[in-house]
Amino acid sequence: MVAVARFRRPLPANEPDSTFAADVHAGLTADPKHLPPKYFYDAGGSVLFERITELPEYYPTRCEMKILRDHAREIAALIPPGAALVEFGSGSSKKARILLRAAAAKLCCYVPVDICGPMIEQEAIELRPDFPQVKVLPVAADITRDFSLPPEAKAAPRRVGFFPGSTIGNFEPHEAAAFLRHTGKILGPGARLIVGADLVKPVEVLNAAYNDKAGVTAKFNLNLLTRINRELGGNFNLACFEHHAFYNRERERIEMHLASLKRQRVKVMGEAFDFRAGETIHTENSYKYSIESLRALARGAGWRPLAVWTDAKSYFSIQAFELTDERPPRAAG
Ligand code: AVI
Repeated sequence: MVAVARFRRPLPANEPDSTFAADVHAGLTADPKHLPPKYFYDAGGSVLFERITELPEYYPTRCEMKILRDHAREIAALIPPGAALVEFGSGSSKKARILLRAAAAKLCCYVPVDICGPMIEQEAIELRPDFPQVKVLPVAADITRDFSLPPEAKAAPRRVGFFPGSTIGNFEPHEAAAFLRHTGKILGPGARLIVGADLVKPVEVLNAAYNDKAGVTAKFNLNLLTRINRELGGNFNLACFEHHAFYNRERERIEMHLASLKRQRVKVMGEAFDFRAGETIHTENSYKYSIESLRALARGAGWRPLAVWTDAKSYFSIQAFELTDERPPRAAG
């Protein structure tokens, strides 16, 4: 098992190379230039992301773990007896373990869903002896596309989705709404959903989290160029690009960019791409929600708010929702 197998890759990216090539071509010919954040998570990027989660400035992972630990029983109480727990983009299942400890006795099964099949198979092997009463049924799938749940999960009286990590913040708001609607379709009638989302907070805290002193986030961002060089025959000189991350107050999001330090021409797949001095490639948005704005998004996608938990500083939130019954009322008689 390679090192990446231990780590979480938050957004699906394990697509054929042609998609990567096409996305890079489209992003570098666009104005302004941009690249999809899902391509951060190759083996090296996944290791760097894991290091980010341990940085003193990067509060989200620590806050979310603490909320989960502090409120595990209350969160577990929202899981109906006999339910199937379905985690979207499960990776290492580190956070699900906290829920499993609190809810194992009443779960029929745990379904980790992730695009990286070998990783979740390995995680399943490690989870089974720790939770012998829960069937662990991994599904290798792109969480943003249609996939089928295992028969045991379909047969369960209800399904509960789990989407931690504020991965929802890396979607554009319209994509986040579409994703929430899609989870409702996958989970079916009576479903509940537990979502972890980073919250709006003082700008200095946000900027520090994405501009760590050790420079790990900068390496993570620049690794995208290394990946293009390796996989698409690019010749980006990493010394000629700089990591920029800042909070955009108007759009309530951290933006990450790679800024060209000079006027330069870069070749990728044999094609030339010109950069002005200071021109950037926009590589990631990380939207920050308020409790209310996430609720509004979820309501619009067919989910009714049930409960919310935050840490002492209200830096991070975990919210629970229930699928609303959208079937048209039956005509009387
Ligand atoms: C995975 N995702 C929630 C992280 C975030 O905070 O948006 C990715 C990340 N980008 C830079 N640091 C961490």
